[in-house]
Amino acid sequence: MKWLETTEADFSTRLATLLADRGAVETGVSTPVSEIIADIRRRGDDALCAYTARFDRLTLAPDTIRIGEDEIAQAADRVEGDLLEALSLAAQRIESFHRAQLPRDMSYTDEAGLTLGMRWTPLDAVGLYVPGGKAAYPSSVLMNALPARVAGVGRIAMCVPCPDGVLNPLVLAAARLSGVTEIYRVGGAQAVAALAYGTASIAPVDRIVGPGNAYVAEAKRQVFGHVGIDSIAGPSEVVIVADDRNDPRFVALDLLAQAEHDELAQAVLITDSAAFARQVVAAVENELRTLPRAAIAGRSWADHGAVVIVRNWQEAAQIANDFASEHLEIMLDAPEDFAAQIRHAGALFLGRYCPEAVGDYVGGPNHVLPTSRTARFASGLSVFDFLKRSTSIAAGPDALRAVGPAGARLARAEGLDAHASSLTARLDALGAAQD
Ligand code: HSO
Ligand code: ZN
Repeated sequence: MKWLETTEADFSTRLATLLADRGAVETGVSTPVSEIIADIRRRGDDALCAYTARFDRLTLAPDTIRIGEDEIAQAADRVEGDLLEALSLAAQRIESFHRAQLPRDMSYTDEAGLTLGMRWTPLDAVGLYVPGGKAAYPSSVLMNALPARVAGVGRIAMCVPCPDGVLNPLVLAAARLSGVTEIYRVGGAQAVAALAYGTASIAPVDRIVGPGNAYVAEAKRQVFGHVGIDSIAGPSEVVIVADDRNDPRFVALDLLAQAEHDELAQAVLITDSAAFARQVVAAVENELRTLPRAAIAGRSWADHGAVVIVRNWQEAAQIANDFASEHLEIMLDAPEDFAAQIRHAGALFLGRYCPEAVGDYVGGPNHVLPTSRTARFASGLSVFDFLKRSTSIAAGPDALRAVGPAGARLARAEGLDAHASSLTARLDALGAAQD
């Protein structure tokens, strides 16, 4: 863990080094991924089954790639009642927040007499990638699928790898709750390629969302343009701004909640009290003694964790903006006042009783958020990721008379005579009709 104080002479250099820590990692998997994509495009299901046998040790035939309704229902039935209830509560809350996000179409007639509009239409089909192994979170299935359903997407096709045939029933239950229309037991770059280009058993989609390992991220990068993708997620981050009136253990647990995600995760405390920070650090060490994921969390805290001691909250806000972190917890008396100074953060958590874990599961807003300082220009997942806009212009004779001549002048200046004539021919005809 790094300890920085804004009073130190080399503070800005040390902060810059810490911020540079979040850069993208070069993985060197681009060649194998492009070969897999080409093979899926060439051989379809045969290639998909072959890669699944090789990477997941699972033998599939084209007709067993898709998980049947019975199997999904049985898996969902195996989930304990209170867990299913918790999942439904989360689903309801996420759904209603995203419903409130739905934008309205717009239309107005301006003084020139043109009626101008913008209409939102959902995507026809979306692919949802769900990782296997360490990061197979049922909560992320809800967070990715529900906005698509609320947006009105027709097909939501989910791919989930099942190494050795093993699949988390809670992932299936979450998929069922959130309106996923089809589920395929394949993963990796081969699944992304199948979603993008289609095979006999998986119809192609228009946009692929969801986190994955380096191969999945690279495959999404390579199919981008042919289909849309969401942003490529980096390791998770939290910045916690806290005064010394907080329970140090609460702050420590919030830092560890981030750290336990990944050895590369980053948890940062910004506070105006060095004494309080020392108590938090001691509490982190104490919790690490018993935390089941201490190996991961301890690595993350040691390598990427940080404490920043500031002189005042204005300084804290500036540094929080520099971090442009995925999550920002504000554990102060008037968190709204502090939040008003924040311009870059994926999601804000206000108050001493609002840890990020509320938002990870049951708050309502999406937990798929911009990482690696991309909150400077990007936003979390929302219904907007599953909608697109079409604009419209309606013009009659008077409207064309009002704006057409200027259009024709511009067209001639660009040397595009057919453009100019498509306007002037009509204007001439209108003129003639008027005479
Ligand atoms: N904090 C993660 C989401 C998550 N946490 C899923 C628990 N499960 C990224 O926002
Ligand atoms: Zn989390």
